[in-house]
Amino acid sequence: MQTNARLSLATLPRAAAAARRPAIDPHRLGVGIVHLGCGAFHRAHQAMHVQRAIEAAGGDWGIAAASLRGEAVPASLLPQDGLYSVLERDADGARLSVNAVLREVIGPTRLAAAAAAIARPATRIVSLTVTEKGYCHDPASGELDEAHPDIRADLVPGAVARSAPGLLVAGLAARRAAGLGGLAILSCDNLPENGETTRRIVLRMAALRDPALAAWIAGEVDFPCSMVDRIVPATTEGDRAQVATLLGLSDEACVVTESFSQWVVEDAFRAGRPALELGGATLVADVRPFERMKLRLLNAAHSTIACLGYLAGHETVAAAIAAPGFARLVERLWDEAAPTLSLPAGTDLAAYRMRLLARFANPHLAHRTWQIAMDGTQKLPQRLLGTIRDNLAAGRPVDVAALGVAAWMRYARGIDERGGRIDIRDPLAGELAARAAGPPEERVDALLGMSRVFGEDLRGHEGLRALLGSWLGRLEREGAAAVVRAAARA
Ligand code: CS2
Repeated sequence: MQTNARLSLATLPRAAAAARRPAIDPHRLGVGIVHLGCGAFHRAHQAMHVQRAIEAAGGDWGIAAASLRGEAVPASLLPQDGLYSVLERDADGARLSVNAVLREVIGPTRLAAAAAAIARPATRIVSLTVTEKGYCHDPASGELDEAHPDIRADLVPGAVARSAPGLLVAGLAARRAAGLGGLAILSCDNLPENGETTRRIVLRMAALRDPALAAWIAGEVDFPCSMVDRIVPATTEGDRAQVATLLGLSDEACVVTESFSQWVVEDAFRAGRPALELGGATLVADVRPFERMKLRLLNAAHSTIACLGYLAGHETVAAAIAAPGFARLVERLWDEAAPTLSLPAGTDLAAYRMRLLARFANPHLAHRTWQIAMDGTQKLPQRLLGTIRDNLAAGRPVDVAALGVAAWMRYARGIDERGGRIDIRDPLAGELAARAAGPPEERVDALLGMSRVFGEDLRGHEGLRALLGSWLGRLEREGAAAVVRAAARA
């Protein structure tokens, strides 16, 4: 069998005609953005919007992308000169595009170079997709976790920063020392008020180093909020094989996604920005209504489907949503969340919900329930607990959101319905394992006692405790599939 040549600047002209080539000259593209966290989501989302913006309006908005932890992504991108392809797969068919905006790739052993890149005069934006846990914060309060081992390590004088807050502060300190002006730090993670949260964390981290630095950052740096939305499962060997066939070149850094992509960005970039509005993004003054709608509808449903679906034996979201009761249960969850939203002007909620269900059902994406169930302690507060708090305060029902939380409590026990071990990935996995081991009634109290996740208020709520205990008991006795079917009928 003939092996394909590898995608790179030199081989790009040989890419199959059906693949969309970047309409920019990567050789002449200067870097204006430093990005932390070069995972599949960044490559499928922000990097594609930025490429379209540059194609439409030009500008030196190439990206220097740093991978904070994994070696695999930089190792796959470096031999490809930062080039990779994005395969969109859904009911509309399959479309392949090549992205060429990653002009520098920095691996986890060279993170000093990432801080140095933040301190270059040409850098005007530092963006992040480091996932919820990358912010090293307490998810319930949104405050920096000062006891976090990575934060402590980064605060040791002379240390090379490795955490996202540490890198941002190191880069900003170098910028200030060089006499440069401020820039914008743009969070692209699924956190509530992600810009504000990033600002709080960065200012605290800076203050622990040098209060004068914190004051400089407060005056010089913008922290726009943004809502990001695109479903991007982890890439598989099968995906790489399909891309190689379509592209006519092998591509170890390709990503697979849907055609849908949404990016709503607060327009606060004092040092300038790409023409994002020409790159498919929406620039607004207030992102909060968009963000809450997305977290409490899409992501809340995702986390609920992930835990219940995994327990019921479904490997992917598409398989789960096709199983009896799941789609109806998700609709009920959205009915509960709806009164807690203040919708962006002009939103057609029914159409948005219908679209979400279609996206979940996309049979061409294998989005694993296990992948979404990861890091539950970091995700629950903004996805489900906010809805529960608002509805409890207003005297409205919380049945289905509570089932979502109970499903996570069942999942966190680490044993599936056939007695097999669940590979629990969570930054608080040790504490979870200790608290999730007991019988259902004790487990609810033990887990609600994790104030970093649940705050101080929810464990005192008798009605909620009883509801969680009842769902958890049913999940243990009847199994997830039966509980979903019954809850869907209620
Ligand atoms: C998912 C998200 O993994 C997860 O937790 O809920 O990554 C989701 O696919 C994206 O937020 C969609 O925009």
